[in-house]
Amino acid sequence: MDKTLTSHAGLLAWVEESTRLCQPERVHWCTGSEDEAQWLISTMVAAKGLIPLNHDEWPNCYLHRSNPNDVARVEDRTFICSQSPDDAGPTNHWMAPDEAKKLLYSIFEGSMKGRTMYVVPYIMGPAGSPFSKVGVEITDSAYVALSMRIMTRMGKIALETLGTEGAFVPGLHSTAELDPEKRYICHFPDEKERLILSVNSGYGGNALLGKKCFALRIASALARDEGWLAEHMLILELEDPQGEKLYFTGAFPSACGKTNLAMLESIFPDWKVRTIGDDIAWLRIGEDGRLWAVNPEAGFFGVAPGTSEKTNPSAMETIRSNTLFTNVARTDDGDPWWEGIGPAPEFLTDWKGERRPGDDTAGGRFSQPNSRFTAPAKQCPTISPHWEDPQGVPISGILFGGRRNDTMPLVLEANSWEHGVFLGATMASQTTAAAGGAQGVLRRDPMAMLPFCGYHMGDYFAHWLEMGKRIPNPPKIFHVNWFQKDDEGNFLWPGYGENLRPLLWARERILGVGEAIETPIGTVPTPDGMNLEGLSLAEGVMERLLEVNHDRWAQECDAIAKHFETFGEKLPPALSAELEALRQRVG
Ligand code: GTP
Ligand code: SPV
Ligand code: MN
Repeated sequence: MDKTLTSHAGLLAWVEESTRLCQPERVHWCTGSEDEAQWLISTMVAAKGLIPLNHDEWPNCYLHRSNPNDVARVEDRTFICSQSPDDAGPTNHWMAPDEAKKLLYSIFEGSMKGRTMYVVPYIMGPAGSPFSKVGVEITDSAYVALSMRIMTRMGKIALETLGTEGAFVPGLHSTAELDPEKRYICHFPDEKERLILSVNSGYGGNALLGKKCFALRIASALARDEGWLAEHMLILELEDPQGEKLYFTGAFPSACGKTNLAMLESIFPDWKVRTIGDDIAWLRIGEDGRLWAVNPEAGFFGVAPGTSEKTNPSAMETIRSNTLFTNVARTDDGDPWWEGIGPAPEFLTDWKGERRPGDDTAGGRFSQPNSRFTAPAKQCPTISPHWEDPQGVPISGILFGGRRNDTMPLVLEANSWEHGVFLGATMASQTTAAAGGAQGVLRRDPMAMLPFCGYHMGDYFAHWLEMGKRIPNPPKIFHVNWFQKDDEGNFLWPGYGENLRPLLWARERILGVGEAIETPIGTVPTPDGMNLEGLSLAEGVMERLLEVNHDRWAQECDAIAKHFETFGEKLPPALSAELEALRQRVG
């Protein structure tokens, strides 16, 4: 697009300033057109940045291999650059804004020499929704520009939305040298225009700035100021046999099942689950007093390993065309492949480009554990007709959940909004490959927002509590755990489609029916409270899945007390009161 197609003075000035700084060979304004996408693809294929897949089976699908040093979000190199360190709080890394700008601008200087600078205007949220927000990402990565076209409403439509005076969140991104020692993801929530700067990574949440940087870290700070919520949540629609619909959101940490739950294939033919969003929800109080959720994204950046016709047929259909695969393996026929998709063929080319026998398990995995697909949401067979409703959908239930071997039952209903906030604030989950660092380590990940809250987590808890007071008809809150294990390390619960059963119980509780028992930690289903028709679990497994173990919970209270110390004076008294009450009940 010719830059004369926008006369937004602020945008033109910032692009010019960034051009002077980064010194690209040329500047390309993205329109978002199909022709442009094909041009980007052919440029990347020629430069070996994309590998075409089997066109007959996987039309318009491509494989991208990232630098092996750049395969996940980098939490230890992600910074909230608020004026005061106290605003970033104890769970974020902080850098003084001036210092961060000086450091990052020195890396940006000349970083795009010989490269194309892409100006990527995008909307987070459906075009025309009063809640949508515009961002502009400047990047030297064609892969990022292509991905942003899938993940957001990108190009001309965003410039039209922006007009000549509109506000936008600027994000400057360069892959620079991909030097992990100089990799920084910085957010400036106190700036008037809420700047994002990202250097030396081209992967996922580090580089697609509309996603975690804008729609969660920056948006959570906006939401605090403006009285709404920006959350790491899936949104799903549950339709009963009479056609009545109910909407849930679910906050599970990275790689803990949001995409899979959002696309759940119903095990009961007369019940339907449809997808609204799989990763992020923007929630506001509607005029009717309910909480309404919008998915700000337009695509899915989903975990590939574990995705199959069996576990998630809906995702398999979504990714059949127009999809970018990153760091998956490839068969000799040019099909994408990953662990969990099905049997390995005779030969596979692994995510680093090495061709090995498919049974060479000693040589390590073929797909990177955080390998992903980037696919348009509209291709999802279970996408709800309401997924782009400008006002969003009304939420009746919020699910919190994590990956825990034990302690947390399959499903638990909170006693109140405050207790629900307590369950969210004390959530714990084993770390996954979605972020760099050790995996399988149990950590507290409040509301699945530990890496994504753009301000002090204590203030964030207070904001949740405050929201509860302001929502006349708040959703009911639940906690779920699909990931309990037996003594041999096998999952006790079959998960995936079977997760409909606890979801149906939650629905019954919302409707004021559903058999439940009060326990010291909340309410769980009675032994036959959940519909277990057609499910055959070994003797005693269901009891174990719903068990509330007093000794474990006495320990859990101590662990929660320690977790709460992190927040010092900013811990809302209502949460300490919940802990005290829990201790009393656990005895
Ligand atoms: P992010 O995109 O990182 O935020 O992840 P997510 O929360 O969307 O997780 P996703 O649905 O992609 O699942 C991550 C991994 O967990 C995949 O390998 C899934 O196959 C697996 N998984 C999802 N749901 C279940 C379940 O119910 N049971 C079991 N055992 N595994 C599951
Ligand atoms: C997550 O880690 O929660 C993701 C993937 O959804 S990324 O976009 O890389 O953050
Ligand atoms: Mn996520």
